[in-house]
Amino acid sequence: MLDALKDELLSLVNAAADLPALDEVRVNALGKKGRITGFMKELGGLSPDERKERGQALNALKDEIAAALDARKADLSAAHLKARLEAERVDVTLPIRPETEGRIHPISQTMDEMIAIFAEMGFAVAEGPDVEDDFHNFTALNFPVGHPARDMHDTFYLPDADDKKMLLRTHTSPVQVRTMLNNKPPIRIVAPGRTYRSDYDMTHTPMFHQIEGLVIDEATNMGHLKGCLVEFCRAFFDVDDLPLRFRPSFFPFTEPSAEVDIGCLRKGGELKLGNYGDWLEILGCGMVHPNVLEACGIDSTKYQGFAFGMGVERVAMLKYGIPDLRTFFEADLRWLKHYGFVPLDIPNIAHGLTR
Ligand code: 2NL
Repeated sequence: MLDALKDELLSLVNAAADLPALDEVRVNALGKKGRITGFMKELGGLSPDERKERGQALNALKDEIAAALDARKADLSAAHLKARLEAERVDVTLPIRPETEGRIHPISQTMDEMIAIFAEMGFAVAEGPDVEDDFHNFTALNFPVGHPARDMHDTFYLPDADDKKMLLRTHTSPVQVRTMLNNKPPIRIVAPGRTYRSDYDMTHTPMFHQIEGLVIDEATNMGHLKGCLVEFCRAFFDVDDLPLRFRPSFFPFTEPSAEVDIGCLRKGGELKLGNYGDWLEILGCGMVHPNVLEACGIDSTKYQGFAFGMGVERVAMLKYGIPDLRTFFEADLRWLKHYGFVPLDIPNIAHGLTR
C-alpha cells in the first residue's frame, strides 16, 4: 500500500510545473495535515512490533519523497533562472539608442572641440576658481593699481575676504597665473571656462566663456605662436588653406601683442571662411610680458613664452551659424534641440570634430 502511495507522490512531484505547484505537493505529502504525516499519526495505535516495521517504512518513504522534492526544486529553480536570463538578456555591446532626447549645449561642444585640438598638440587642461582675488586677476597680469584697464573690464566686485579684494574673474588668465606660481617651466596649458563682466547688450552677456593658452619654455618664440594658432584655426574651422593675419595690438600682459584675423567672404548676409580677401577678428595673443613672468615666480632672463585668448561664444556663433548671442543662455528647449549636439558625439581629431 505504501508502494502505491510512493508511486503516486513521486509522479506528483515530477508533474509539478513550477515552484508554487511543487510546494503544494510538499504540503499535501509532508505538511501537518499531509498524507504521510497522517500515517505517522496512526503509529500510536499499533503493537510495538508493527509500529517498528511500519515506522521504518514510513520514515524511508518520507526521506525518499523529501529527496525527490529537493531534486525537483533544484531543477525548477535552475529552469526558472535560465528563463529569466533569456527573457532579460541585454547586449551591452549595442550602440546607444538613437531616440535619446538630451543635447550637448553648443558652448560645451565648442569648448570640447577646442580642447581636443590643443590636447593633440600636447596642451594640458587647467582650471581654477570663478571667484578670484585682485592679485591673480589683475596685479600679477601687469595691470597697475588704479590703471584704467581695470575699469575697462567692468568687474563684478564681491565683499572683500581677509583684506583681499574679491571679484568674479574677468578672464581665465588667473588660471594661468596660478599654474605658473605652482609649477616650473616648461608649461603648456589651455584654460577654458566661465568669465564675468558687468555688461549686457546685443554682443555682451554678463557671463561668457573663454579659452586661453599659455606656453613657457627657454626659447619659445613668436614663430611658435603663429604656427600653433594657424594649425588650431585650420583644424577648428576645417578649412585647410584658411589664411591668418596678425595685426599689432595691445594687452597689458603681453609684449608684443597681436590680434588675429581669419580670411572670409561677406556676401548677401552670409559669411564664408577662406582665402577671399576679407578679414574677421577672432582672437588676441602675444609674448608673455616679463613683468607677468616675474610676478608669477618665473625668471624672465631664462624663460619666455606666448599666450592667447579667445571668446567661445563668438567662435561658436561663427562655426555653427548661431545669429544671436543671448539665445545661448535662454535655456529654450526648442533652440537646444536645433543647435545642440547628440551626446556621445565626442570631438576627436581622429574621428572628426563633429559627425
Ligand atoms: C582676447 C585676448 C589674450 C592672453 C589673453 C595671457 C595670460 C597670461 C599671460 C599673458 Cl597668464 N597673456 N592671456 C594674452 C593675450 C590675449 O586674450 O581677446 N581674449 C578674448
